[in-house]
Amino acid sequence: MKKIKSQLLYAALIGILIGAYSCKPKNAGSAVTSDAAGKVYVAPGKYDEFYNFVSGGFSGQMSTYGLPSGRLLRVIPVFSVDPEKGYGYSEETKPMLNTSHGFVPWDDLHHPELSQTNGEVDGRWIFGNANNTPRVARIDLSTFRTAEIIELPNSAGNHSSPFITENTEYVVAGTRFSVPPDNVNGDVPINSYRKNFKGYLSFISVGKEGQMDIAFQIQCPGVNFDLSHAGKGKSHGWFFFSCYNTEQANTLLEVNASQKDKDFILAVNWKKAEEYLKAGKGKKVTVKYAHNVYNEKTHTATSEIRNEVTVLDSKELADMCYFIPCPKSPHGCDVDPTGEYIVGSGKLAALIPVFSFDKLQKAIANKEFDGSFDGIPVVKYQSALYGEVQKPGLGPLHTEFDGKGNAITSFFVSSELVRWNIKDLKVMDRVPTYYSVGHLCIPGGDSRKPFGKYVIAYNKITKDRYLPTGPELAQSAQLYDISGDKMQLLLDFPTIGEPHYAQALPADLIKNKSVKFYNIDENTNAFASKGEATVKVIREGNKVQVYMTCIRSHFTPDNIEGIRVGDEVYFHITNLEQDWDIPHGFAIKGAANGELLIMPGETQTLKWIPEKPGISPFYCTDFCSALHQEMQGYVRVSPTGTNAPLLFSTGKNMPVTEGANKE
Ligand code: K7E
Ligand code: CUA
Repeated sequence: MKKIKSQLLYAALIGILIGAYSCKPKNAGSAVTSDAAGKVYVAPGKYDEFYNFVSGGFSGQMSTYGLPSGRLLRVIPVFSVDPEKGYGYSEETKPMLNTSHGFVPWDDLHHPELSQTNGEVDGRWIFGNANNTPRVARIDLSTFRTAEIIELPNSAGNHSSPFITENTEYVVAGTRFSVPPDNVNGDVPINSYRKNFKGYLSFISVGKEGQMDIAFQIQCPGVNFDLSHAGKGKSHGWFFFSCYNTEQANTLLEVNASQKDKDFILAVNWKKAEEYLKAGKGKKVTVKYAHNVYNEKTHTATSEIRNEVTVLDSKELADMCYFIPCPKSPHGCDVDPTGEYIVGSGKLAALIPVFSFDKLQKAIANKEFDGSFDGIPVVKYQSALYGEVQKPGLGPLHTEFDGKGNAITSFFVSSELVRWNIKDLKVMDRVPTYYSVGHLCIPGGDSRKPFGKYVIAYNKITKDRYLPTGPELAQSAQLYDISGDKMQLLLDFPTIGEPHYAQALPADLIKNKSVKFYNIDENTNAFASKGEATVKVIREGNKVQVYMTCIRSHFTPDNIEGIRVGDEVYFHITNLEQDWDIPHGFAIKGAANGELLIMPGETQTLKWIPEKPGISPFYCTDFCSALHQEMQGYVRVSPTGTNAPLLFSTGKNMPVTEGANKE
């Protein structure tokens, strides 16, 4: 009876959560202060103060905005093919999207995370997670291109990822879905969840040049891991993960995973894990995962399948993992700049619990436990609790920090941002969002040194904020000034895909190290032509290798004959320009993939299989000079089985050869 009653209660609560509140808050006007325009105005030709990297959600990409203007600067292709840039279409970039399941052209990117040194954002790289086919990507912030992608075995729904330790020692990824480990027979009944499903946390080491490697995984009980953050300062060496579905339900989670009054935050002592690893306590396990690296000299990605990972068992190895009870289906798990306070945001909780790292350490030392969960000690709630923020709002999701002793939390259900003081836990200020806010971002807001000038809210449901665009409306970011006593809305700007987390940093950390072009002398692509004198067209059976160059405003060669229907033609095109912002594009009629967009000094390859005889024109797709429209050429395709000789030229006519249609 009690159970039924509580189920009804939760059903009602969920009804409230998804229905009544999820639209407009009161006074949903424009609510902008009169000086807002001046505060976001960046005059033409002037630079923004911050870069803002925004996850693209189900677009699989990451976009870059300038702040405070909200101007979109660039969409960086990460996990999804991008015809605009040829990413995933050129032969050189295809291996970036290789996985143990083969080529995967799409994913769902939720969380960007900047690299850090001494707990401060350093502008070297930004990492992103693939939620669906679990992977972590590293983007190089001197090129704004994806440099590396590593797949995660034993995982599914890589959501609590990719959060980093304060010297970027590790990028850490927790699995959302627990699943049977990869090395056992996973053909088990779904309702054997409790017995057969496990949760894995991956610790990916990051080398000096950024190289990622799975250092170890920790096998944990089967629950859902949602979000995470590293300890910092005094709590450096620890990692915190929010968990839900500690009910271990496998169906109708909206009810069945909302039964318990408290779920958990998992505290992991990763320094201890390192000791166990050194002591040989890890088990080598056979798995299969891809590791893909883009080489800036060959301009080519390579993909390697790896077959082993080292696993530490949280059940067997003591003093490594502890659960802290956290009310109710926690989502965000955020650590303040001092490293002392750990904030859990229970989606269904009416308060925000703030845990103390010092109290946690004492509780562990004194064994103040409430039993254990699947072999992991559960610390008493009160023993780890610093205090609770009372009546903060409805549906807390995520918290960032302003560096002045305050936290700002997003509330999905009551559509607002709430600022509260970390010491006295008193609410100071609240401001509406339009509308249901997910993540929020303060530049450097999860680091030891936030730049607390702005907060940006990333909103899910924007009904009536923009011109209608059919059944789906643009999702939205909103910029607020947080420098004064009251948070002030300054600006709305639409986003690409669905924004989840975002990070921002001062533009000065990046802008002066931007790569302007690739040195052609360092181009070691096997198919590069370093000058027009070295171009050639070679037949190898039914493969044709076209070594081509481009420079304003022509291709060399631009006339090619002797191609046959069914040939595999590879256009290897080297951009000879040595000047900033002069890419050339390449597209050929009927190509079944996309275009190339070739950066200065770079070589990229498009594969083309002509399927009928005739003339196929090709052209440059990027307006590169006054004579861009003249930057074009022709390929003559003859029928299969003909003996037309391979000929190529630029600027002069080739000998006339006979085809099906004589001239
Ligand atoms: Cu809150 Cu996927 Cu980080 Cu979206 S998640 S909001
Ligand atoms: Cu090259 Cu347009």
